[in-house]
Amino acid sequence: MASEERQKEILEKLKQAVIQYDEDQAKEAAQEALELEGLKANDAIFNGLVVGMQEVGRLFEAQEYFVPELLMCADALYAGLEILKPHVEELDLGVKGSVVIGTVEGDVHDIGKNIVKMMFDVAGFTVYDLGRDVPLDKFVEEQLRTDSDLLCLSAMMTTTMTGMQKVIDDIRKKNPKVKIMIGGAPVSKDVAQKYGADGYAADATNALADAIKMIGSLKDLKDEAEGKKK
Ligand code: B12
Repeated sequence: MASEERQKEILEKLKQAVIQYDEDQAKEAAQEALELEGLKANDAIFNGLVVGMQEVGRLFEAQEYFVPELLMCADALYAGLEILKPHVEELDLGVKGSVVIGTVEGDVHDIGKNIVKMMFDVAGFTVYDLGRDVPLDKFVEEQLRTDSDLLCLSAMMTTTMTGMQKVIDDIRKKNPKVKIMIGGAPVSKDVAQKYGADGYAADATNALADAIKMIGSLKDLKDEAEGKKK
């Protein structure tokens, strides 16, 4: 079978494994993806597993799936992710920073946050992952403790998204120089602007690209302050 066709077949298998909450199939397809030359681990994640979870979201909205199915779909996604993650290519983008990341209080959705975290990991960032359902004060404490370049907040519900505003207000008072990035399904550029965040990205790849830009400008500012630049 031509390699392109085989790629499509494996991506479809990964997607279906998530939709049909089949952990064994997810593991098998992830293994097959690694064995197929030309199919990169990140493609398998973004164009296979994540696409499957997007379809699951649609099935939930259509009331064909309920919370128990979502939980099993998440398990299948994680089963595939565990196999693929160590093979995601390391990226050297010239800038390495540090980031505190977590999903805000009241919100247990962590798949998206973990995928964003993975991108920071492969780019060689130092990542302080606070997990999910993180008390709002904890974000502020950890940022101040680690003095990270970036603070990344994830929220997947309109009800929990508002917690981000509080974190941003609190941290700005204590450390105005930290760059704050927010994301998650209900978040948009407008929300980010309204909350006073420095950035928003719709997905993990853009999150990394924007983070690099922000940290680049942050480092320029630091250099200037230290007199390294004219
Ligand atoms: C899987 C899922 C669950 C699983 C989560 C398992 C887990 N370990 O994460 C479980 C079953 C636990 C769950 C529970 C609930 N869920 Co739910 N869930 C979903 C679902 C179907 C998929 C989310 C997902 O993983 N997507 C795949 C990932 C890869 O995408 P992502 O999360 O969007 O992340 C990407 C971007 O958003 C971005 N990103 C994410 N975070 C960040 C952070 C930064 C800084 C940046 C830059 C970018 C970024 O990059 C990511 C990767 O590319 C969504 C549907 C949807 N449309 O999102 C509903 C959804 C989020 N859930 C919803 C609801 C209502 C619930 C429940 C209240 C249901 C209930 N009746 O109990 C509970 C809430 C529990 C709680 N207190 O948190 C609603 C929220 C509605 C709203 N607007 O408020 C949604 C939108 C479904 C819907 N259409 O109604 N859920």
